[in-house]
Amino acid sequence: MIINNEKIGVFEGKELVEYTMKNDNGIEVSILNLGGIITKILVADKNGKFENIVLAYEDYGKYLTNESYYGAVIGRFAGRIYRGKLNLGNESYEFKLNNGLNHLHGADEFNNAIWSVNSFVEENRIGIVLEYTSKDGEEGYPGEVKIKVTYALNNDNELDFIVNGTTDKTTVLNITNHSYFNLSGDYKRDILNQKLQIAAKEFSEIDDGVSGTGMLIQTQNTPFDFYEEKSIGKDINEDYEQLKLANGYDHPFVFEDKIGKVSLKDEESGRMLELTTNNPMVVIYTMNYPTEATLYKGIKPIKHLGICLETQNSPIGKDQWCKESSILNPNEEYYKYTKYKFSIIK
Ligand code: FUC
Repeated sequence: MIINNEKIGVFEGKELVEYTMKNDNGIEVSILNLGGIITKILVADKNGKFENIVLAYEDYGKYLTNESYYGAVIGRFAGRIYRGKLNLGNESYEFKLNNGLNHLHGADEFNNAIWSVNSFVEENRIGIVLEYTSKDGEEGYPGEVKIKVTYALNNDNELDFIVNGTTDKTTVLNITNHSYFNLSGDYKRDILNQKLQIAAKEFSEIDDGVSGTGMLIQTQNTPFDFYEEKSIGKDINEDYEQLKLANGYDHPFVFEDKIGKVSLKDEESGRMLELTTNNPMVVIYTMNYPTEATLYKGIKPIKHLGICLETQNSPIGKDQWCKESSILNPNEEYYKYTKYKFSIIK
């Protein structure tokens, strides 16, 4: 197993360095010091061909704005905060409305920052540790928050994404990784024939701004039932209001157990991804509104070319719905992990 790093260049005064971990089976994972962005996960198909299974820009300069949040670590708050308003104790906070009437993904400072990076090599595991201090008041959030993100790869073909965080004032913290997966490899096909399974029986209802209404809906007998595996495209165009509001899936699914599980399969390439997490939810986003910038290998983004599996706490919906799950106090530690396992379908 090895870790390398490569200087990509200086963009808008920021020096981008890409770190690549490679395990003994040939799996490669590349990460930028900018926002902890995953640019590559190269895994073999059933014929042993290694290709990228996450969407990435061709031009690294695009990561400075990263409109689609490709591969980024999202903070301080993943997903929407309804109308950008948060009440904590006697204080109320207002955040930038960067998504219609709502605040999305903590705006930009967090994922545009250069993080400090260290790497480690253990017997059966290698990793990189990224650290960032988000100052008190960054994007309007209270408290100085110290974040540590660890990406680690082992020879069992598992990639860990581990987040530790602390604060010096009561705040909210909700971190996810925003990779767009496409198991076809190098984005040969859209994701509609790939099969998704989610260990969830409820999802969060959204309004016309894709914010939570505060209601949960049972998935059973709806297009949102992925309890048994189902191709993503099977019901995506059904005449169902929740799908129409988002132009596809863009909803939090509530895990039934403490350890959440999601799997994705592409029978044509034989690739499979299984994820486990201690986050209570996963937001499934089926790339309903592709942005323009050209992808790796000159490919143009199209609708449903990727799927985000955003493991996280709940977004904050109407009437501050579900904010409690994300409150972090001084002397508490935020600790969340997501483990991705790559394999070939048997
Ligand atoms: C919004 C989110 C999605 C995704 C996309 C870039 O539509 O709801 O989850 O993050 O933006």
